Amino acid sequence: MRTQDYIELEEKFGAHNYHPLNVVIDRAEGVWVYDVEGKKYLDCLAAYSAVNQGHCHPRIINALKAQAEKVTLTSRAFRNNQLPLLYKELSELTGYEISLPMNSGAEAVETALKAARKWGYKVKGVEEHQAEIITCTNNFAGRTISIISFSTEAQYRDGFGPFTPGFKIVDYGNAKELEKAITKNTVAFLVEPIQGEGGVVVPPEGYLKEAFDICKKDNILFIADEIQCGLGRSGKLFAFQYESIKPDVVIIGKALSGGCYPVSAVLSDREVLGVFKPGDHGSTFGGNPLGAAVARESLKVLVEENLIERSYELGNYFMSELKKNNSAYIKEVRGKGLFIGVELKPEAGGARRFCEALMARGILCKETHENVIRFAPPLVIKKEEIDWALTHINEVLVTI
Ligand code: IF1
Repeated sequence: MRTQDYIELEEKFGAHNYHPLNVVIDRAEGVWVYDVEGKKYLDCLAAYSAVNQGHCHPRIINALKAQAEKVTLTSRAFRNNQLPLLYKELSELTGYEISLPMNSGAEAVETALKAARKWGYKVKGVEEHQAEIITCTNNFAGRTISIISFSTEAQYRDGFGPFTPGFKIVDYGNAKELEKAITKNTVAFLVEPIQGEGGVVVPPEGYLKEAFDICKKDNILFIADEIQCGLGRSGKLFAFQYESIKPDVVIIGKALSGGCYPVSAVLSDREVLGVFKPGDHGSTFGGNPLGAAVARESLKVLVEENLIERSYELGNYFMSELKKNNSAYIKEVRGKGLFIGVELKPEAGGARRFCEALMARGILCKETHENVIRFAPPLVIKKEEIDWALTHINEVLVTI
């Protein structure tokens, strides 16, 4: 079967909730993916930052295989011998006392929201059913009904109401707005330290610290959604570390499994996650031994291969080279580490045609928000590979 055959099958038998580029990937290794015709592409999306460790990392695949041959799922009705080790290693790596494992990012966000509400009622003393959680414009935290209830993107909500109450939205990057929105019922502030889907939006310097201090003053939980910007993507373990704060709650997913399996987690201290009592919350697959073994190895790879430092250094290089491009189409080049957005001016005619031109040259990336091209390759990328990509990116940006 060839590319077109797969596309036809997908269009005929699949729901059409995506508009992918027409490349049908058959296999992948490190930063490279290969389509069904054997054509090779440099992956500059890294599965939305889930494959920070590179595709099919041998150590992670070995951990997956070894665990798959032993036991994959026990349910949380019984214990397994991988989850306790993941808990311990996560705590040692991140400095949070405890964690709660789930599968998708959206589930972990929901978990954090539930924890914040329960903390509000049981610890802070907010009146039953009155808890408010403040979020930001331009956010992305997943697709569940509660999460889209605070989306500011019309398409994500259209046709899906009625929505979950209890959320307020303030301007991303504006701490004064946050301060104004706080009431006695506010339990938490949920924020992406760098907005991914929003277009790789880095907030003004000092914003996270200011917002954090406001939260501390009013006894409000500061929840960082690090699902996309975390685990090395931004050049630090967590993007919030650029502002020396320690959020009360951190949500991770995606690269927690190196893209080999859906694993997410909420990290916090006992005061917050301790509100969950047996039976309050759970998931059939959350904390399963296969996911836990994969996550343990993925975290080790991230640290032992110095991928966080690589992201910082190579990201700076990639971005500074992109900034030298004087294409009249470029409005702004921004980002942190290997998390880079190139925002085009409206007259560029949208980012998608640039992504298509790059695909023809063997580079895969995806537009976000119409006018932003996102470059977020696996963190194992080499400088030579960045240089090769830059040649094409720079040409495409000036010639099409
Ligand atoms: C899609 C976007 C990226 C996230 C943050 C939570 C989640 C995500 C900060 C939920 C998920 C996704 C979902 C995926 C594509 C991807 C995406 F363009 F849609 F927004 F990366 F930019 N918090 N991001 O970025 O995690 O439940 O998906 O595991 O919806 O197509 P999830």
